[in-house]
Amino acid sequence: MSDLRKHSSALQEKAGISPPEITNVTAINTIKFKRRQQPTSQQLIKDILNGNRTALSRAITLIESTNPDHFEKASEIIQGCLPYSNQSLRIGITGVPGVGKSTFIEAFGKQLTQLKKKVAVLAVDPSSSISHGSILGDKTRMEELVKDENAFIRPSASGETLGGVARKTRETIILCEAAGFDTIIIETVGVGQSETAVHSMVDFFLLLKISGAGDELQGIKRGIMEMADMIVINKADGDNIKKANLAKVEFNRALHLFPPKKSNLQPKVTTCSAITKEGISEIWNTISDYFELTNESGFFQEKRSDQNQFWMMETINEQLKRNFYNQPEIISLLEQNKKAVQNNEISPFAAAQNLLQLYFEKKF
Ligand SMILES: Nc1nc2c(ncn2[C@@H]2O[C@H](COP(=O)(O)OP(=O)(O)OP(=O)(O)O)[C@@H](O)[C@H]2O)c(=O)[nH]1
Ligand SMILES: [Mg+2]
Repeated sequence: MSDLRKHSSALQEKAGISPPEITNVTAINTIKFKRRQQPTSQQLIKDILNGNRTALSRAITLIESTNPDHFEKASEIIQGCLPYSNQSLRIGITGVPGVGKSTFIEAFGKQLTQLKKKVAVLAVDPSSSISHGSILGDKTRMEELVKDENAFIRPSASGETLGGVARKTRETIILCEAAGFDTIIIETVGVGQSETAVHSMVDFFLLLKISGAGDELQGIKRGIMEMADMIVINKADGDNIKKANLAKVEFNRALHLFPPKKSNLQPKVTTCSAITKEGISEIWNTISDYFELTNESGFFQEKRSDQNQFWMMETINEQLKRNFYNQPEIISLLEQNKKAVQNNEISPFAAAQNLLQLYFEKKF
């Protein structure tokens, strides 16, 4: 083999060429080190108060984590942010799947950011353990809002009980407020209990509807209608306008049959199109009038303090329950008693008493 052939082989490497930047071992190690380095709670609090979104996202991830170490850190951050919270308007939006919540929030949120507001969009959706957060998929439906530097969109915590998701959302609200977001929108699907949880963490509750064929009120739970501070009939565009207006009349009539609200303000019914944006700015005007009037009457603060009391009680109830059901001795005695109740060997009350007695005696 000639010398020339030997050196032109593709398997030969020429010496003296330094590897490209990306394979630089020192650089990789530096990046790895930085990634491993978790900011302290104090650092995160400081960054959140400066409006840093990365810090805000990180802290929310800590809130959502099930790791006990994270729990402690999350509590510190919440505590640190608490004095700077409470400064926003919280708006809940509910409606059945497909009513146009995401499209509406995109249009409404843009309207608010154009008014120089800073908008955070959160979701309470305990069913999202399957879909990994409805807002996550929705981010495509909130294309404009996602890009808006005055908006922050966060999918809901997934794989949790409603109580768990609700607590995390409440804590997330505190952090968003501390980060300077002045309008918090909380979306929830109007099925099940999640709307009740959202209702008890917002100042204004908006029910989104679409006009149906004929009987508009069919299928709406009375409870949701009673909670609403406003009903908006969406998709009032094209051929739908007439039907939407008819629905408006019918909802108005129905609302008059309900007892007056504690706010003393009769809920308004209006129509809009999240696609053509018709009616969106009027909705904000109504909401902002509501805030002004309830501020003047003192109802705004009264409702918030009632909500705080409610959440304190909820937190106690939830933790007591968790503590009870997590004790190994209780778990095994519970199983025994369940079987005994099933076999009619003991009354359900006596069985419950057995368990509670063990719990109280042991003072877990
Ligand atoms: N014509 C018309 N279509 C709309 C309007 N708003 C939403 N839509 C359409 O309705 C469908 C459902 O809208 P979404 O915004 O995804 O509804 P959603 O309530 O968020 O649905 P879920 O996330 O499944 O609960 C989409 O195809 C939207 O394009 C509207 O104002 N007019
Ligand atoms: Mg949606």
